[in-house]
Amino acid sequence: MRSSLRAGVAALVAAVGLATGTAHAADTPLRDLGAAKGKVVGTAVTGSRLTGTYGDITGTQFSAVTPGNAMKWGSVEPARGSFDWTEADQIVAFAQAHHQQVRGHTLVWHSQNPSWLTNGSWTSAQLSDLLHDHIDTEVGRYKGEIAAWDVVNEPFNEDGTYRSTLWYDGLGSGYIASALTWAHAADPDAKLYINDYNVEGVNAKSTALYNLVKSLKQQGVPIDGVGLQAHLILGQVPATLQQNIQRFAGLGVDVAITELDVRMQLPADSTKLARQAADFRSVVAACAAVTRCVNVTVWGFTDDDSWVPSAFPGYGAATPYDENYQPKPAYHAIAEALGGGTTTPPPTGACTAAYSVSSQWNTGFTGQVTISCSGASLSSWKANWTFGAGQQVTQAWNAACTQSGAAVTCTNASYNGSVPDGGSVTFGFNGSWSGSNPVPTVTLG
Ligand code: 9MR
Repeated sequence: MRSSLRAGVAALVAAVGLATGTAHAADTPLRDLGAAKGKVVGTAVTGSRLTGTYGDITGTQFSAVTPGNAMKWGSVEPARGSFDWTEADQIVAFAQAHHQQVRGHTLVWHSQNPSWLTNGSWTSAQLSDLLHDHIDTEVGRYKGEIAAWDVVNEPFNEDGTYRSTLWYDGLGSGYIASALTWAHAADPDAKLYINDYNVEGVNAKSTALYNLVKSLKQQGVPIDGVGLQAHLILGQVPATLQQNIQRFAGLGVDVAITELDVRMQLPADSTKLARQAADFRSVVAACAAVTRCVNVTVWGFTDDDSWVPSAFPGYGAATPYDENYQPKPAYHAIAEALGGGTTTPPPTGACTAAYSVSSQWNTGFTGQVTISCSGASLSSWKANWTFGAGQQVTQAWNAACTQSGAAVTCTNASYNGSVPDGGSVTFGFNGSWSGSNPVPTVTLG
């Protein structure tokens, strides 16, 4: 029953998934560059957003997805014994339709647990049973469908002592070995990880993680890898990152960069974006240099879907794509660190047009085109494209659009012909489609 339901969701996702195409459609996708180097390139995702341009970029650029929140205990079992797998199933179906891995995140954490669990008062035996059942249920549900699980998340304090949590306080440090053992029993093929932040460089916290992994290996506990989250601050990539990755590899485990982002104080400017690109490049290059570093995952690929602005007011712009899904210098830096030689940053001294689909339903869609100028300006404009699959513009706003056959021309309205240097203008339209809705390339004339 569940698998036919799952297949239905996959078909739906495939049917509405847009064909490839971004502002730089000619660039080799990050997932292909990664594959050539033996690296998985992932992104955290929000299930409800996996359509239109967001779904398009997720599917074309990345070879793995991590549910940002959908698999956390508070999401899947909000009331005791009452499960909601909707978003988690949707993300798994999307991944399968796009030949992507799923990174399961996360089974044992001190945060985002349901209130019935955190507010309960449990004996150690009850707590152990609850955790065992949770792991059995969730890992078992997705048996064979999850490449790697972040089994235990953020177990350490900054000084390398164990964090006081529901789990540590109730069960002692043995909860970590128990959780790994139970997860392995529920899905022997999934790679099992411990994941933490501020463990990217060699420091007290990463050394505690190192010693734990070493001891788990010695005891024969199933541990396959460590996740270095890499929530970084502009200009602060630890100098010892590669050395640290290498020392974990030396223990015989894999390493994944699981939640990479580089936050900056807003507003972003070209100097900060260049610095950010250098930071992304050095993180990806450090992983690329170590065979056992198997995965680099960004924690959201667009600034429009990032945890940073709400967690750190005044900070943001932490991901490789801007809020309009335009690749930033960081995107090109990731590509270069993965061996992409053909990527070209957006030309300087030019005005460019970017087409995106903001929503789509069974027969129609809403699209938009943003014309941006940098080092140049316009006093009037025409945006031209050719639809590839019989789409038809039915209505436009902030521009006058005409369509002849597949060819569309949109001319500025009386009030938005002028695009200053450093500025942009956006117009929108509704269209009809059937079969597929590939994204065309827009030229300015
Ligand atoms: O991205 C997640 C965000 O939407 C949640 O509000 C937040 C709650 O703590 O968790 C975010 O993801 C976290 C991840 O699960 C574990 N490492 C830190 C991430 C950022 O907080």
